[in-house]
Amino acid sequence: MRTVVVGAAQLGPIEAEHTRAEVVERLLVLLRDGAARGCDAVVFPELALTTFFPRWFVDDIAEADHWYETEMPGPDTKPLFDEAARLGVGFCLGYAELTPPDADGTVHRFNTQILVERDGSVVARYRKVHIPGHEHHEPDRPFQHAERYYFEPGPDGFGVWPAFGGRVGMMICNDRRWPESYRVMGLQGVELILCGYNTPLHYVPDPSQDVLQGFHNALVMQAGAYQNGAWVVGVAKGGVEAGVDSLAQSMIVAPSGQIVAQAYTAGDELVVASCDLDWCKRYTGTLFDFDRYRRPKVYTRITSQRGVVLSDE
Ligand code: ING
Repeated sequence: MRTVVVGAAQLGPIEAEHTRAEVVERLLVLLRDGAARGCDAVVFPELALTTFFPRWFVDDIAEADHWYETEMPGPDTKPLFDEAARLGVGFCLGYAELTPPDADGTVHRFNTQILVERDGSVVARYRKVHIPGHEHHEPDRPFQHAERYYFEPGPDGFGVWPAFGGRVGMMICNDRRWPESYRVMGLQGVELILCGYNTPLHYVPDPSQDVLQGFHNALVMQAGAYQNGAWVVGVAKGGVEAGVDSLAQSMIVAPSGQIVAQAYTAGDELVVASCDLDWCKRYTGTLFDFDRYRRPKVYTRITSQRGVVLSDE
């Protein structure tokens, strides 16, 4: 039986004045707890090193540069890499990435997750594909969600890599709401999907969704797990950060779609589950035997269209 013991390392609020060193200390506590509880991998949230800074808009984006990492590991994060390798625990870490200037001097800003194996080697880096929120300052909002101002969409799509004895994929926050995210990884044989998120409870465009945030969070990850026969690990940065309350409820979902473990606090909390990767085949080898049952020829709209086309008009 190929089992991976996974720790969902939920974080409570990180405020703007918290230094990276203070945050890394919190990550190290969760990592050590994970090692003590037999974890092969510990998964941290999206943008785990800083407060969720897209909630503010700065006219000169260079003023936000300090929220980004220009190297990974860097001086502040190297202690995490070193301790993980010493403990023999892999991890997944979300952070804001500022790339070095291109040949023409252009820098790029991504919402990124890095996957590190138990020996400390970097397996992969994933850059968030679906960027939610808005591009410009919207002063009437109680708080901004200007991810489309601060991050470019990742150009590489979704990958799946050999790690922890299985096939591991990554997605970030809003990605989990789009079925395409899971299916592109499912078609690469993914067995374990790691996803960090920062989800404010108040959804400004439609406040009727506020009370449904927890339901929608579970709905999409349970559906994605089941429909692709994969384990899904969703890890929150939750609680009240700069006055904005964000969903916690980190969880580990089995290929059956069942939630096998869930956070009960909105703070720093490690949620651990033993994930039997061979359980995936019970779904991908039967109901969701893609090669046997899928009909790509009738799905062409999924990749040829971005928006709705009313074919009867
Ligand atoms: N956050 C959100 C998410 O998709 C959002 C965007 C905010 C959706 C509030 C719904 C309500 O969970 C990120 N970071 O993608």
